[in-house]
Order: sequence, then C-alpha cells, then structure tokens
Amino acid sequence: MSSAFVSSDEIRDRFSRAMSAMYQAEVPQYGALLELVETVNRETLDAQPELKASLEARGELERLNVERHGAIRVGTAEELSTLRRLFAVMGMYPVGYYDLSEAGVPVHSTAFRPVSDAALARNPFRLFTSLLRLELIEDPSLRQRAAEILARRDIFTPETRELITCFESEGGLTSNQADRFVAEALETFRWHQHATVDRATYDELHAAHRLIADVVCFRGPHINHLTPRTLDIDEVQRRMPEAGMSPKAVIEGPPSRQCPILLRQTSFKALEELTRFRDEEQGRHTARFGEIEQRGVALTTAGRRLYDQLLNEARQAAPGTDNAAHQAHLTDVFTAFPDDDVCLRREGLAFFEYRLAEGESRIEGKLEELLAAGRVIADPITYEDFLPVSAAGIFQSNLGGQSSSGGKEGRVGQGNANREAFESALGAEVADELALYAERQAASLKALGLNRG
Ligand code: OOG
Ligand code: NI
Repeated sequence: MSSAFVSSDEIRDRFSRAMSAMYQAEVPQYGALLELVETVNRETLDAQPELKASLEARGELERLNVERHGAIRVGTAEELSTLRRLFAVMGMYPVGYYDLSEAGVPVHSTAFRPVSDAALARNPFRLFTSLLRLELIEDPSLRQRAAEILARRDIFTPETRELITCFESEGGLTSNQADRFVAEALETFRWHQHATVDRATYDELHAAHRLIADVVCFRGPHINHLTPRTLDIDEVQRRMPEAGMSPKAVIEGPPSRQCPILLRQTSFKALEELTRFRDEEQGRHTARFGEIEQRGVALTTAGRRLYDQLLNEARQAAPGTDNAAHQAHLTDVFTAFPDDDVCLRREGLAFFEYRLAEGESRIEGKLEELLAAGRVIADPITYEDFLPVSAAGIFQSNLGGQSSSGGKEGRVGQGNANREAFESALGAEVADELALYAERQAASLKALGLNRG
C-alpha cells in the first residue's frame, strides 16, 4: 500500500529540522548564528527588491529558511555504504568527488543531496561526508590500531538498520516509521562526550593528524557543523564578533560580485569541549563549529576552469589573513570573470534555466531573440555543491588554525585522488554534478520546445 508512505522529501525535511534542533541544543552558538543569518537575510531582501523577486520566481525564497548543509566524517567502508543507504531513505544521493588529501587533509568526500528540481525546492539539505584515508597514516602499527578501534564500533542503532532494510524492501516508510527513523538516525550524528579510547591513544592519533583522532576516538560521526544560507556573507562575517562568535580569518571562495558564482563560505571557530577519555575525566577535544554560506550560479566546465585558474592566480600572491585585503585582491584578480548574466550565459560560463515570461503561452523563434524580447527568461541555476579548495580551508581553520598550505601535521602522507577506492567503499558511483546542471538546463529548453542557439 504505497499510498500510506510518506515521501522521501518529507522524511528529509523532518530529519533536517530535527538535526538543526539537536545541534542548537548541543552548540548554542549555532542558534545565535541562525538568528544573525535570518536578520541579515531579512534586511537584504528589504533592501534589494529585485533580488527578492528573482528568488521568488525561482522558488528559492521559500527554501531559504530551511536551507542548510552539514558535515560528518567516517572511518570505514561499511559506515560509508550504510550511510548511503540511510540517506537514500531521505532522497539524498552521493554527488561529486572531492579529494582533500592534496591540501594535507587525509580524507576524500562526497555530498549526499537531493537531485531533482522538486526535491531541491522542497528542502535542499545536504551532508558533506568524508571518509578517512587510513592508508595515509605512515606508521603501520598506528594505522593498524586505528583500524581495529574502528572495527569495534557500530555507528547505527539496530532500529535504524531495520528501518533502512524495511524502506528498501517495502519501497517506503509510513509516517510513524518515518518519525522513528528520524529519531533513530539522529543518534548516529549526536555528540558523545565519552571517547572510546584512553588518553594516550587519543594523543598518538591526534599527533598523526587531529582529524584522525576526531574520526577514530568516538562512538560515532558527530555532526561537526551546520550551515545556513545567507544572502550577504560579508555582512554576517562583519557582525559575527558582536554576536559573540569568532569568525575564521577569511571568507573562502570567489569575491563578492554583482552576479554571485558558485559558493562563498566562512565559519566560526570550533569549540573546545569537555571529553572523557577511558582513563581521564577532564580531556578536551575541538570538533564542532558553525558555518555560513552564500550560493551563486553553477558554472559550466569552461566557467569552472576559469574560476580555478583565477583562484590559483590569486593564491600565488595572496596578501595573508586580513579579510579586507584578501577580498580586495580577489576582486582584482576576478575582474577577468564576466560579471553580468547575459555575458555568463552567452559565453557558456554558467548554467541557466529557461521559462516563459508571465502572460506568454506559445512561443516560436530563436532563443536569443525571445530573450531579447523579454518573452523568455533565463534564471541562473543555483550551485548546489561544494568546492574542494574552500572545503580544505574550512577543515584547516577548525583543526587549529593553520593555513591550508600544510602546516605541522607531518605524520600523514599526501595521497593521490582515488575516486575508484572511494566509490568501492561507498558501494556506488557518485553522480557528476556538472551533468546534473546540464540536464536541468536542457530540460528547461526542451519544455519550451526550444534548443540552445
Ligand atoms: C567538512 C569541511 C568542508 C564545506 O562546507 O566545504 C565543508 C568537515 O570539516 O568535515 O563542510
Ligand atoms: Ni560546510
């Protein structure tokens, strides 16, 4: 009786709200951050009616208040592949492969997220999920110990496992089952004050890389941040200190622009938290933080190439850790990136979705002419994914404040990207994010009976 099932979108919506409530209770500063973001978003919408109209037309105004992403880190293939099944219950699928090892972070990652337009519009909740690369621990006996510790834990409650299997065999969950699933699944992401190891083991793993200690020494992959979407990240960053948060030095990603591209991110620093080791009650661990993001248009392969090239160029001559100087320098370098929608579209740098203007029903003719006549409208497609260089910056700023250029963590090697190994651990391929945007663009043209050009 499939009619008795609630949709995966509904389960995801319930889960993301429950996760947010849990994180607010665990990390009160996150609640303060949500309030700050809401205030700045309201002020921005009041000051920029065109932005408001455009978000409204694209169905993004409604999702703004529920929109957030989170991040977790796991240690084994079994954990990762079970997470894949768990997220599928909520209509979240692995998209993109991110190699962070190049930046000295011994993980590779994907983002579990909804993919269809309707699902994204309902609630675009995403989880950036990293798998620890134990093979990058250089000391073989430490590597072995870490693997043994991980093999002893089960990060899922028995009922979570049952409900996943039930979803898979029955094709859905009833509303009651969905509520139980949300409550049980949440247990996986909860913070545990008790470490599973003694102090010496923690210290040794921590010395190899802080991230390894964070993944290996606890009962589960505590959610390490949640990130609301802001419409003005510079303003939120500016106001963070007066709201009692200590922001990361610089905003990651592209500079502020007329037409925002990709993703800009910043965070407040991880908190030191009381941690009880097996043989010591008064330990400390820093893991959890808060982050904000501002999203812009998704870039095509050509646009992304230009972004990567300019970002690299900017990083060659980076002025250091003063955000104002950093942003001015980025703005300077990014003058080479066209900053109006028409250019971005005509030069094939960004993805757009096409719709009929109000009052239009049947159209014929060439796309460019219809656009020029205002009969068809091209809306930028929002970037729904992540950026590896920015992600490395976020990781690093919460691992003790070193720059992303390496630092003192010397006991892990720098591996090469290994997407096949990641997908084999995951038990599935990750979707290609560029293909998803291209499909969305093509589908919108097809719906209008038009082809590109
Ligand atoms: C994930 C850091 C990356 C982002 O938004 O790019 C990230 C982590 O620290 O586990 O969340
Ligand atoms: Ni994040």
